[in-house]
Parts: sequence; structure tokens; C-alpha cells
Amino acid sequence: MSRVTIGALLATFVAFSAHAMSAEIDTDGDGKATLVELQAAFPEITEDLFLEIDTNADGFVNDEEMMIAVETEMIPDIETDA
Ligand SMILES: [Ca+2]
Ligand SMILES: [Ca+2]
Repeated sequence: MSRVTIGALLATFVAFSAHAMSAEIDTDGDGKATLVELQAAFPEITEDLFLEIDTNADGFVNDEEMMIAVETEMIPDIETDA
């Protein structure tokens, strides 16, 4: 395997892991998920659960909050489940 190939693989990995937010969820592409966007992907998510995920209470779930939610299994792991 050449250095170029390894570099490309690493770049792909870094890009992948830097974006917890899935385009499947963030349908309007603003980088944040609203309750409506989350419910479209996961109908079982309630408003109460959304408030738990939205730890800074700004009304949106960002990349960091999404990662924490996946790690704590508040929502399914969208990346490995796809
Ligand atoms: Ca959005
Ligand atoms: Ca938030």
C-alpha cells in the first residue's frame, strides 16, 4: 500500500469522524438538528428526550450533542446502523 493511499484513507477517516451529524437527519443542511428533523429520522424521540440531548438548550442538537447522545445511547448510532 502506497503512502498516498494511506493518506487518503486517513483523510477519509478524519472527515468521517468529524461530522457526527448525518445529512439524513440534518435535512436543511444547517449543521444542526431540530426536534422535527430528529423525529423524521427517529419517530420515537420525544420532546423530553430532545431536551435531554440539547444540553445547552439552544433548541438545536449540534455535532457534539449528537455524539454524546449516540455515545450514551439516547439515540441509535446512525453511522453504524446505516
Ligand atoms: Ca437542520
Ligand atoms: Ca444544543
